[in-house]
Amino acid sequence: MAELVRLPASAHAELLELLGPEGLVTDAQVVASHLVDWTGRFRGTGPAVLRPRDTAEVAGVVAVCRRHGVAVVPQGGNTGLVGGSVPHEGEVVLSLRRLAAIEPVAERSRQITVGAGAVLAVVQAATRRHALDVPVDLGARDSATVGGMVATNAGGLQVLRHGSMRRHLKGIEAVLGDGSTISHLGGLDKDNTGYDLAGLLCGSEGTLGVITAVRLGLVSRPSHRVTALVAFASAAGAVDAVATWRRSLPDLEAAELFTGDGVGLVCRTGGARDPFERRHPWYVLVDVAGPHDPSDDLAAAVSSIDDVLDVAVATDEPRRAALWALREEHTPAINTLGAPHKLDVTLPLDALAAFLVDVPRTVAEAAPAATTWLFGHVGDGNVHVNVVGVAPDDERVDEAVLRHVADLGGSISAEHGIGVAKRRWLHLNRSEAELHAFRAIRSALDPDHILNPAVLV
Ligand code: FAD
Ligand code: 2HG
Ligand code: ZN
Repeated sequence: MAELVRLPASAHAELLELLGPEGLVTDAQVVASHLVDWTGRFRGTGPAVLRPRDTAEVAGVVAVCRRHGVAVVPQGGNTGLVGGSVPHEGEVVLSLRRLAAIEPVAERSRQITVGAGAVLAVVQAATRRHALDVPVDLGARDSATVGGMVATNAGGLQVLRHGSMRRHLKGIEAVLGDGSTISHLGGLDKDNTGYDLAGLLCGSEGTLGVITAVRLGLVSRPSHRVTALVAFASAAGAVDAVATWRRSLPDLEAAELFTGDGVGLVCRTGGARDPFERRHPWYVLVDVAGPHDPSDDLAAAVSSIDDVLDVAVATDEPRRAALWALREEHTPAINTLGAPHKLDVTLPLDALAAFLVDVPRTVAEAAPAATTWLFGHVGDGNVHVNVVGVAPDDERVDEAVLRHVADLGGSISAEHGIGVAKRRWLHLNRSEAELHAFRAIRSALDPDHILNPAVLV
């Protein structure tokens, strides 16, 4: 267990008065569970977990921490994959989980206001009762919070249809690093009244403010949905097929890529089952969803592609879930092999297939004993390169892969953010002028640099 650092006595006394014993947790075992990230790669030290109940208490926490020079790491579901949700330098953890209120769905505007600590699956259940849905869905839905998803501008499984969180953010409430509270939750679709602070906080990874509530736009929940698992001999065949389907299938909602090795792993380590008699090199899982049964359109789209080796189709929920398990179980299955290095990158679509073939070689040159697992959101060029068998602080693979990605015109972070994991390489994608602007914004909103100091810039 990590050794705990101590809070200054005066800060401890003020926080206890503000939050009460339930809101100031110093029990070593409980605190320790908040100090390690989901992958097990990032472990920090910290004196306490603060658990405010509302925005006023969050503002109180920021005020006390500023006064005493105590740095703060906002934490939602702690499912982030770049080490940004855990302390690295003895900061306190500020858990938003108790800010979990969910207001009634506003049917006319198709929006909802939720507390930052509301868990995605709970919000999904609330909206689905109205045939509406949160437009961003991800495998961590049972733990990830809406506040964390906004703070990371999460992408997920339906980006090619709906985009990432920022597109659906209609308003925000937050306590900024300077201690002030901003609240702009009216949800007007048209509102050109100056700087877009919600958009700025989205993707800021807890460095500018602590998000306390969010107004989200919702989308209609399609009444018909079909899932197909399609097998290919080559990465190029898979990538080209998805490009074709994006044109021919207007109701295409997801297109997820993974490999035969990945299917082998998830079947070995979990309950997933391979629907095919033989294993294939590459797979694409597609979801097509709309107001009418899309089965015929999907069948025509699949049979229009010569490179298809095999296909399994599911229309009912249990069989759809079984196909999706082959994709969603990748992250937990890889964790069973050891703490992975996660390189979440986007490639220009023209460079994607060659990258998928080359990247295991790039990894092997940097770390011959490592193994590489490839999967991701192929429709938007986002590959998750997972590398196992490398020590947590050995960054040679990260260096080789991220430089390769930048040389190809890609992004070193597609959807997970920069956190601490990629801070060293941010300059590969951002100019000195951009980084200067980042620092200026950060200093303006968090003048004492108490919010997530180890993250981003
Ligand atoms: P945390 O992990 O707690 O925090 C993430 C970052 O946001 C940290 O920097 C933290 O300081 C900050 N933060 C958290 N809450 C707040 C707040 N209220 N105010 C200010 N800052 C805050 N991500 C994707 O984009 N797409 C995916 O498909 C996807 N799939 C995943 C599948 C699995 C199995 C797992 C484990 C993770 C996956 N992720 C995915 C990553 C992760 O779920 C997302 O980054 C998610 O948005 C994090 O939410 P969280 O509540 O867990 O945030
Ligand atoms: C996903 O797409 C997530 O499943 C997690 O973004 C990716 O585990 C990963 O690397
Ligand atoms: Zn992803």
